Amino acid sequence: MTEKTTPEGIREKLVRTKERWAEEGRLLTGAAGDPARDRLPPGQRLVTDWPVLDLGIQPDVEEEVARLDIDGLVENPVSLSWAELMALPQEERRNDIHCVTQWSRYDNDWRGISVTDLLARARPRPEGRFVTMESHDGYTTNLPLADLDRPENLLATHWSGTKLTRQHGGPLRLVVPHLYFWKSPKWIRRITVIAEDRPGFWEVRGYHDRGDPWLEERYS
Ligand SMILES: Nc1nc2c(c(=O)[nH]1)N[C@H]1C(S)=C(S)[C@@H](COP(=O)(O)O)O[C@H]1N2
Ligand SMILES: [Mo]
Repeated sequence: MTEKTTPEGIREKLVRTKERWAEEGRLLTGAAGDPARDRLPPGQRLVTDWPVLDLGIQPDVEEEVARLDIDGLVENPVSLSWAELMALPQEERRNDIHCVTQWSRYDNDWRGISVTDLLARARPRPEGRFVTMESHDGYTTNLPLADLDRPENLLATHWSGTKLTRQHGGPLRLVVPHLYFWKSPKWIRRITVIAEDRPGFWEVRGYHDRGDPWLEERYS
């Protein structure tokens, strides 16, 4: 098989294409958006289906082995099994999602666990100002702690009333709706609170460090 037809070859090619877009500043409109006035951020178009985007590996994470750890610079490290996660209050959120590849999808209904509640339980230390997050497919992404610790964020287990499918990150994915969707890790495994920012998979490949869709923070 040639480089282009093996799964690794296809994945490498996709990653390189997106790196090149980042270098060239592709997809930038240069217009600022105003969330008070508009619903669709600049340069986005509305879709009604739900595209699947990942690195081509969709790990099969059984609920029996799923866990979530919150560790690093916290007073009280948290390590919860699936059963322990399910015993926590289940909350609902509705929000719009915006992908850096220009699609947006309105009114996504999620159910899951409040991120602010879990962070309150872990109690980050004052020097912990960022997080790095790890997923079962090896994906990583980073956030300022303040962007993670927001009431609209959710560790989602359900979408539109049914269990989140494996292709969309089930059994557990983070949803951070105020930033581009690459900041919402699927198949999340660990959240580590750190003192210095640590860029993740796409951030080291030219994507913006924060990713605010209203400011079109697509690339660094
Ligand atoms: N674990 C993991 N999470 C991930 C990704 C990934 O490759 N692996 N891709 C990100 C990107 S770039 C996007 S746009 C969204 C896509 O989520 P979806 O497939 O549910 O639409 O997941 C994000 N979270
Ligand atoms: Mo993306």
